[in-house]
Parts: sequence; C-alpha cells; structure tokens
Amino acid sequence: MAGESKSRAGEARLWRNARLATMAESAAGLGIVEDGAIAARDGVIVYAGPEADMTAALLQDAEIVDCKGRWITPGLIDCHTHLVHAGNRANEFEMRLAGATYEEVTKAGGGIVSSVKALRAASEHELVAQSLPRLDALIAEGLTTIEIKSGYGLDLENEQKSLRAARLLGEHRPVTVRTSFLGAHALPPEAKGDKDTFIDLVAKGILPAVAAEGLADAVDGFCEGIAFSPEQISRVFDAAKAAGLPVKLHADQLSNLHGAELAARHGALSADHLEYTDEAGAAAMARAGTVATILPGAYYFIRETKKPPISVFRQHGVRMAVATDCNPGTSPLTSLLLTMNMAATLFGLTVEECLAGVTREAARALGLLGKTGTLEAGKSADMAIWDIERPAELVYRMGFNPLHARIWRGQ
Ligand code: DI6
Ligand code: FE
Repeated sequence: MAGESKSRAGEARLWRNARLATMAESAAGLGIVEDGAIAARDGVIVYAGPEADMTAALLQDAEIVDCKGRWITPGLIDCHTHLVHAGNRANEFEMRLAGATYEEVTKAGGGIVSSVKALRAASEHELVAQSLPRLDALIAEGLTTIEIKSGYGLDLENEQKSLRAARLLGEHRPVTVRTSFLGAHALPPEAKGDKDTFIDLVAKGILPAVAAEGLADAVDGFCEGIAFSPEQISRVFDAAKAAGLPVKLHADQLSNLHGAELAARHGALSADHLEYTDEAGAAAMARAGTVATILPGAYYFIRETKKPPISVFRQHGVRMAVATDCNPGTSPLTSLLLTMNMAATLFGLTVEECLAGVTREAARALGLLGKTGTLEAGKSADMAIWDIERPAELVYRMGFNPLHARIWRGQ
C-alpha cells in the first residue's frame, strides 16, 4: 500500500491522479477537486489542488504515487473516546437486554465503577495490550488522530497509568494521540458517596499532578445526575484553567442540567452527547465557538429516544463533530465509518456534515484545526485514500471498509 511504503521523513512525495475532498473551510461543500494532486515535504502538505495548476518545482525529487482516480480525504479523527479500558461489560449488555436501564445497571454497582475495578487491576502494559486491537480497528479505516480519555482510574496512580497507556499507544502506532483527563467521570467506591470531597481531590490533587507531568492535553467531565453537578464540574474547570488546560464536557446526555451552557461559559473546545440540550444551550455554544460532538453510538447502544437538536445546532451555526465514544459501557464501537452512518440514519446529518464531523470539525474539537483535519497547504499530510466512486459511500455502507491506504505525517 502507498501509505506503508518505506520513505524517510524529509522526502518529498506527490499523490497524483486523485479526486480530493479537501474539506477546506474556504471551499464549498466537501471541497471537491477532480484531477487533483497533493504534494508533501517533511510530512507537511505543500500543495493540494488541481494537478494542472501544480508548479514543476513540486515534482523535483518527489516520490510519485499514482492514485488511479481514487478519492483522498483528510485522515479520520475520532475526537471522543475512552479507548483505554480494561475488560468489557458484555455481562451488563445481557442485563440490559433482559430489561434493566443504564441508570439501573449503574446503581446496581455495575456501570463505570466496574470498569474502574478492572482498570485498577490491570498493569500499564496490559492496558496498552488490551487497547491496541481497538486502536488498530480504527486505524484500519483511515484514522490518523485520536482523543483518549482517562476516567476509569479515579485516583492519582490509576489516572496516571491510564494517561500514560494512552500516550504509549501513540508510540506503538503511527497516529496522533491527544489525551483528556476525565477525573470527574464517576465516584470511586472509596469516596463512599461523598461527591464534594472527591471533586476536591480531583481539582486540587489529581488534576494539578497529571498536568504537571504533561499527561493531559485537555480536561473533561461528566455533568449528569448519575455523575457530577454543574457546580462540581465548574470547580474542576477552574482548576483546569489554573493549569492552563482547555476543557470539554459530557453534557446533557441523559437529562438537561444545562451542561451545554456550562461548557460554553468556560470556553470549552466541545460539549459532547447533547441529547437533552435546549435552544439556549445551542445559542451559548454558538457564541462561545464550542463544537457540538455528536455520539450516535451511545444513543444507539443505550436505546435512547431523545435525539440531539441537530436542526437547532444548524440554525445557530454550531459546528458539529462526530465521534465513536468508544467505551465498554455505552458505546463499544470502533468504527468511524459506521458512526457516520449512524449519525446520518439516526440524526439526519448530511454526508457533508458526517465527513466534516470526522475530519475538520473533529480537529476543531481537539484544538488541532491549524495542524490537521483538512487537505490544505501547511497542514500535516494526514490522509486516507479510498476505493470509492463518490464520498457518500463512506457514510452509506454498514460494515464495509473501502480504505486503500492511510498516510500519517506523509508516511
Ligand atoms: N458518558 C458515557 O456515555 C460514558 N461515559 C460518560 O461519561 C459511559 C462510560 C461507561 O459506562 O463506562
Ligand atoms: Fe464519553
């Protein structure tokens, strides 16, 4: 495959005879370029556009790849995952098939806390080994950037272990990993029901320590009746600000605690889930430039019936990202292609919104839009080459992978 051939960084490469969906913001729609070419040097795109307009200088010493009319999109970005976890919760899945709700499973001692026990029992090495197959499944579909949260450790040692495992995954595979510290995810058993004291530990103890170690690129929280209140999340966000880290939030997934507005008030990169978000929440997100990350896998898996207010997001000009929410409890999903199909089928997103959601808008949701997410000069040469006739096929199929090659930083 073109993406796997050996060539050193520093070499120039040129992909020609391609059809591009650049996803560039300045272009209309998908930013389609028929008869397109992409040139990269040192892993960075130096040209993306019509082959005919390319200057001869770009061809000098370049290794040339003939794409034979295939489509090239930006490499896919999964901007919301809990990919690093131990074991699975297929047993709870069976419970829910027998009639229990997610909240009932959680109250019965299952839910997130059972994944906490499993993660605490696993070594860093075991966490990496268990997470790699999930990462590989995403990579096989053209993933070049992934966000990975902690949140199953819930004490300093285990949150550090989780974030270190996430960072290590980025050394084991050619992929960009961004980490989020999700200490405010659930209450661990040793907190004995005292959420306020635990939030103090997260905000004053664990967060500053993982930030000082450079383990977190952002801070996340779970604002929900079964998790933490807006006031408790605010304390964590204030600590994030003090540590110089951007924030994001699991907001309005199961009820409307006005998490979207809370996220917007703190200038969050994204607010995620948003099934119960109202118009005031959407308006606040639009004003703050907070991306709405849509997670159809969780909606599908817990058989939620309230859909996120997509048309309200559109009316207010809220940007929408689309992600897997890969986690053992509510979204055991490791396919961005299937996620796009779900976003289209369940929520009515257009093909353009789906593709932007896993490329440009996902990059925006990670604060990485300057570096990746579109095929434009100056960005990292992160791309996916597809055996398809039209981009809609990437959203339309279920369980079929037409990836021809994946390029990360020009390789
Ligand atoms: N919302 C979710 O959907 C996941 N975490 C969260 O904050 C669920 C995680 C789990 O059940 O393990
Ligand atoms: Fe999540």
